[in-house]
Amino acid sequence: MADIVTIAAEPAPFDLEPSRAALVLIDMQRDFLLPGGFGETLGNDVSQLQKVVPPLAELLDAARAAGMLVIHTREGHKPDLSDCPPAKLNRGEPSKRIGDPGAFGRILIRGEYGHDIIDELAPAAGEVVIDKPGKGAFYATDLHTVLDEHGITQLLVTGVTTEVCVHTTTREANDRGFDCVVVSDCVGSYFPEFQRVGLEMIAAQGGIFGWTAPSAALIAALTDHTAASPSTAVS
Ligand code: C5J
Repeated sequence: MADIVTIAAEPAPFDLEPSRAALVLIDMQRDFLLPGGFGETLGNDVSQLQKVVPPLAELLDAARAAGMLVIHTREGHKPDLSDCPPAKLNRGEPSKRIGDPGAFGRILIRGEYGHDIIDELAPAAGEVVIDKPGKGAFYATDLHTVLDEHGITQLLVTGVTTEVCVHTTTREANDRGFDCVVVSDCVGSYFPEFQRVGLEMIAAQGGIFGWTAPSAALIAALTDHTAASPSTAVS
């Protein structure tokens, strides 16, 4: 069987090559998703992000079974904040800034409980974890090198938040020549309007930044592919 599966997507069908594709989970961190965490203390409705978890967990299972490269990212900074520019540090409410104490440790600081990925999507042994100081996963990280080393040309982009880190990373990836499928029910925004428009912006104008597709289409295709090519599956 050819290593290509065609996915129903917007604005056009997408030819997925699982051996050249990576599943990217952006910033599925406790600070953004958990009740009582940083995101909620800013007044955000975290249930908007939590609904992403079940379909993303299913897609993660399918990607792992298909032997795809899985990459997790975490937004955060060194404890001394030396990698956090003042323009980022001084933004937002003065009492709830990066590095301040939060319910789950210092906000968005590496090594703190809140900075880490939620239990449901915890990285498996050997999966890549990219710690990023910016909104985009390519900025000041070795993500591009990792993708090149694995021969990756396509990204299935998931995670939070749709209009911030998902969009920034997708735009960065698009400019670097990667074909991106943003998985519509596996990305989340605190703001329903931003979620809708954020997805529309990606597929507009013939796919200006990439494609969008629901997880069901990808899971079905990956499951069929794994059944037809069991040798590619992770044991
Ligand atoms: C934000 C993110 N929203 N991961 N981070 O600050 O989208």
